[in-house]
Amino acid sequence: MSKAPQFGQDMYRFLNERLHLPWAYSVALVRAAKTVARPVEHARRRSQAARLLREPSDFKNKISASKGIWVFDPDELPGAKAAASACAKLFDERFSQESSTPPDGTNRKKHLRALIPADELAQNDALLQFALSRPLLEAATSYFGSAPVLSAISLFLTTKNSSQISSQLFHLDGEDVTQLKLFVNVWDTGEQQGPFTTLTAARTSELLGQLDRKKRLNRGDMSFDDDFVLSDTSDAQIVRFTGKAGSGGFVDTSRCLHYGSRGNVKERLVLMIKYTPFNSARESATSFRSSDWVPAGKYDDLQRLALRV
Ligand SMILES: O=C(O)CCC(=O)C(=O)O
Repeated sequence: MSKAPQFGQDMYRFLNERLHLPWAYSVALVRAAKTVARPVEHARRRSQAARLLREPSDFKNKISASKGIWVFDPDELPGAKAAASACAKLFDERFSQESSTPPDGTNRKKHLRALIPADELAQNDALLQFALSRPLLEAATSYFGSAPVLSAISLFLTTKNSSQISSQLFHLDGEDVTQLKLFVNVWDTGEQQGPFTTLTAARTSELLGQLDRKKRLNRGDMSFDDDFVLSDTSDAQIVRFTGKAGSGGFVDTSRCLHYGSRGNVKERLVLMIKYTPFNSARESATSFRSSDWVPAGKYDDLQRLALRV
């Protein structure tokens, strides 16, 4: 399997770590370089979005620009319940035996374990079809104003814990200024399972406005203290992705301050599917290593753009 290109990561590191340009400028320059390098792809993706906006669709504009979040019940997002069942089955088949306890994860986090590599997970037809389903691609395309790339599929087990580190702290995902993550609860999820927890993009922006200019420009690498985030934030402004299996949310994790897997008394199993603009600055750490796994098949334009085939 070939290694995915890391042009964005390399250029970002050069600008940020070698030239010491702030995060915000480094990300903007990498995005611009990627756009200039692929003008035809840029135009194709924008024209798909423009066409979608002209057509009737129940899912375009589901994720409002001001909130950056769409929270859904199991019956609201077609395919969500079936995807949750497929993940529960996969988990049971692989890990229900005593001898096959879940591994530490393909990522580094102990509290949030990516159980199966992204490209292996995508070979599960039910999950791939869900990730490429019209409701999800339409919601993401209208949000970005450009047809997105499907950049990761992960099945996360979040374990019982009492830690408060890394993604358990309020943070923004710093790969870019925008990206969408879909979280589908595989098991019924309540407060005790350390649910995904987020503020809206509008509230996040108000909070970031209180930072000094240097911190604002460098926010891509920052976590934020609860004291700073919560002192003037009411509980009504906090959104938690709780609910029955198949419930969840679609959220811009680069614009919405969020955390998860905090204070789990019980385990949580969650499907995460990530969509990014084609010119997203830094390639995702959990992305597909190649597209060799993409099965031959009939895809429509949006799906081909999502798969980059
Ligand atoms: O659900 C969680 O534990 C947090 C996940 C998270 O922070 C992320 O995917 O960016």
